[in-house]
This record gives sequence, C-alpha cells and structure tokens, in this order.
Amino acid sequence: MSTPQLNIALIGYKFMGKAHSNAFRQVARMMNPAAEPVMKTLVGRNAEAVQAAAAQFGWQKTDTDWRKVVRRKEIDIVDICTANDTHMEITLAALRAGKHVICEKPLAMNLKQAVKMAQAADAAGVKHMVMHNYRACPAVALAKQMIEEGRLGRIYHWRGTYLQDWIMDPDFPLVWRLDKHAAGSGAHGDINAHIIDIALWLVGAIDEVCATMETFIKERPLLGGTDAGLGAQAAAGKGAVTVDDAVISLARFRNGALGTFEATRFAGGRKNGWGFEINGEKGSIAFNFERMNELQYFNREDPAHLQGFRTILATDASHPYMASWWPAGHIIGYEHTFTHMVGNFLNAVAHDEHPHPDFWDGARVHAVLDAMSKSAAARRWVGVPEVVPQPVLV
Ligand code: SOE
Repeated sequence: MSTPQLNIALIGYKFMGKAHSNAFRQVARMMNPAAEPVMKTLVGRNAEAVQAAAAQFGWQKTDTDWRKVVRRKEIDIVDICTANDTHMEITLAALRAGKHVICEKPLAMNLKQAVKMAQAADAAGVKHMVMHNYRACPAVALAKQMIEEGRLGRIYHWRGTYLQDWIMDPDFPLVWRLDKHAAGSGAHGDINAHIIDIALWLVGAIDEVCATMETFIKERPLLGGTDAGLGAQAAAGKGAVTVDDAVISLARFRNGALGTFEATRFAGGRKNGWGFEINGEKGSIAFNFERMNELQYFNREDPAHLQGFRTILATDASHPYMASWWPAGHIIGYEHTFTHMVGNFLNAVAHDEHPHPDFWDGARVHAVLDAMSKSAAARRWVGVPEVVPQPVLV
C-alpha cells in the first residue's frame, strides 16, 4: 500500500517558516511517517519575497492571501508561523474550513484566546499541535522517559533557564517581538513559554507563581527591515519598547516540587542557552540545549564511591527519535526537533491519534504565563487556573 499524502499550507516564511519548511522537506525521507507531506503552498504578504522563499525551501506554489488558502479544498494541514497576534484569527479560519492545524508558540496572546482556539479545534474534530519543538530533543524526551520509569522518584526541584543576548545592543530596532500588540509579551511569551511547557511536561501542573519582570532598554530605533533570522536593520526615529526584556519567577508545583524560571534576552554570551535541572529523591537530571545531544544523570542509588553526574549521549537507536537518524554518536541539531514534531503530527493524522503538545497544552502554558504577568504587576503570589478541556456544543 502506498503512503497517503497530506497537502500543507504554511503561513509565514521567515525564521520559523524556514525551520518548518526544512522539517517538511526532511521528514518523509528520514522518519518515514505514516503520511507524506506535500509542500503545496507557502503564504506571505510580500509576493516577491514569498516566491523567493518558496523557491529556496521547495514549495510548489505561493500566495499572499492566507484567507483564501486556508479554505482551499486541496489543503489538509495549515501550519502557522506568523506573529503571535495573528495565531488565533488564522487558526479559527483554518478550523472553520476543517483543516488540521499546527501553530507556532506561544499559541495565542493570552489564556482566553488559547482556550477559544483549543475549544474550536476540538469542535472541528481535527488534529491540533502547538510547536513547542524542544519536547522533541531526544535528550529531553529521554528525561521524560526516565521520569516516567520512576528513576528520579519524588521530584523536589525544577530549575529552568532560557538565556539569550540578541537584543542587548540598545540600537537593535523595534522588531515585532518587542511590540506588545504583535507579540503579547517579550522574553516571557517567547522563551519563558518554552521552559514552562517543558516543566509542565516533565514535572506536572503548577499551582502558584510569584514573578518579577523588567524592561532594561525602554526606547529603541524604529524598524527598517528584517532578515531571515532574528537580525534587523534600524530606521530613523525612536519608539517605546512595550514588552519585558527579562522575567524571573518562583513556582509551586501541584506535586509539591518547588520551581524557578528565568528567561532573559540580556544574558551576554548566552545565544540560545536554555536548560533545566530536576532534582528528585532517587536522582537528578540536567539538560543544556547548547549541548543538546547530552543528558546529565546522577543516580543516588549508585554505590557512594561511584557517585557523580554521568553524561548520556542520547544518540543511540534506543533513544527517542534517534532510530531515524545516524549510528550512535553521530549527533543531531536544532532543526531535527522540528522534523520530529512534524513527523509526530503526520503520524497522528494518519493513525487518528492525539498529537502532543496540543492546543490544550498550549493553553496550560498560557495559564502560567498570564499568572506570572499578573504576579509581576501586583508584586505577589498568584494562583494558576486549571485548564480542563471543555466539551463544546457545535
Ligand atoms: C527568539 O527568541 C527565538 O527564535 C524564539 O522565538 C524561539 O522560540 C526559540 O526557540 C529561539 O529563539
């Protein structure tokens, strides 16, 4: 029997558009998913730029009107890689047309929007996934497996950090990620969202948070233009930065663990340095994305004279995702996390299974993000509302 094909429309063609395009290009060859993606249409506002991106990434067609594209009969999956303020509108339109939806993180601008998107996706009866791609680092998925195997026992501590430095120059311009109307928040929604998702996945629900935030550079040059990554050029004039540059939070998990979160774009020398350490009664694990193939593991049950952190190189075929790639020790990179996520999604659609993280997981991240924002504004501890999927009448 031949592998079924699913036609993809991807909205957005810059940093994330490139990462998702690469994933769709690689996935059938490397992961052999149960459905093969067909890179049908790449969508962007600038016709010339989207055509150039489509030619480079390997899309069959381009369009400048996402509203038209998401309704097209031939499209099976809509993948959203645009600025955060557009996620809900595009998602709801794609769901109304009965499409499966992948959406970049953070899922929405706030919890209310995220819940609306999750309810609409359930009501549409389609598959939905938010691109918290770091779940698909083999070493992070191995951490999940080890926790489920009970190797850490009761968890006492989560220590999560997400450290970047790409906007430290005060002359770096006002890109959309620094605009509250387009992004919702700054380092908080952009990168704290990632470590919150990983914490919820590995440790469990969070009950309460106590956060503080800061915007170190309050005014920046206006935007002249952007490049395909995070780079940008300044124009004349200045404008206000309307989002946080850094956020720090304490957290109490439902299972009794204590957590800390730190996300900043002002950690000089740290480019995309995110990681975590989890301490449990039987052992500890630690992960640093800048050494993403490795997981540090300390086993308290080792004989005393042999105790110490060991480095597991998570590249064996027995490690999550690695059977699709190379012989042990032949390491993989950032882009593979997207390929894994897209492969999971295609399998979920083909087998009618539930992909993760879904829009409800995305909403749970927003529940924590919103509580931290509230806490920072009010300078006190704030409870995190529980997000339970609600049946929707259609
Ligand atoms: C910029 O902060 C950014 O590209 C984020 O938007 C991504 O989610 C993160 O993975 C890398 O940094």
